[in-house]
Amino acid sequence: MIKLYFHPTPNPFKIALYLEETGTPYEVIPVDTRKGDQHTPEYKKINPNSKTPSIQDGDITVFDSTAILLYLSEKIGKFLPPNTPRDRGEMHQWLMFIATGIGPYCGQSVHFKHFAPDPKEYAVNRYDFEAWRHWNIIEERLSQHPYMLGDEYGIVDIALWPWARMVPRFLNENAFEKLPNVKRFLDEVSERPAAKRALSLQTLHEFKTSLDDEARKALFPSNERLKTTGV
Ligand SMILES: N[C@@H](CCC(=O)N[C@@H](CS)C(=O)NCC(=O)O)C(=O)O
Repeated sequence: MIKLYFHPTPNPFKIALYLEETGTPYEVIPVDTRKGDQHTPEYKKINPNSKTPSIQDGDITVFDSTAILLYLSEKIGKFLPPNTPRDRGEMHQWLMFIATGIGPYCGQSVHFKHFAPDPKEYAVNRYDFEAWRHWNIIEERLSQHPYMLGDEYGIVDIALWPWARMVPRFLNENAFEKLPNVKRFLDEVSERPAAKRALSLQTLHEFKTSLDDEARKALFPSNERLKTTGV
């Protein structure tokens, strides 16, 4: 059975949703990133990047959510667009846009708004601007099509859904007023039984929620260098 190394955050939820949508049996292995589980030598053998998610499928190990989505969808053969260069090119471009744009810019935006020391206006402005710019591109796309690749729900929507859930946190609590099609998409996908099952994984394990010293050390290892040598 597939083992899913999981934390209830956007990238792992992509994989939970795919597995739930396809009815693939899997076992959830909690990785409590606020306790530093991602940095243990055992976990680094599975994911040298010390992040979640990762999967083990027999003797095959795959890390990075986009790589895992592609691995699973090629293996299982569901939620992929037709196998034409045009359709697959479109799929890859949006998957990469989410992986390299939506995820990192939203992550950095939240980091600089809520966790970085002052002065931080420059960084907050840069990342908030970029996070909005990326979501406006998704909004435009979803104003033209019900789903990211057109009329059918598929792998790109699965990759987008967990990020769309967090838009009020990434941008601001009124952001959906400016992103009505992202909201429409989110509401629709969240109603899918598979999405509800995926979300219920967050209650399977009591993940640490406090951001104490242990959590900061685990999540922001770059701060440790500042304490010693500076930059
Ligand atoms: N490119 C990676 C990014 C993974 C990632 O950043 N995962 C976050 C959760 S969404 C994580 O594990 N954070 C813990 C940490 O940074 O230590 C992927 O798509 O899997």
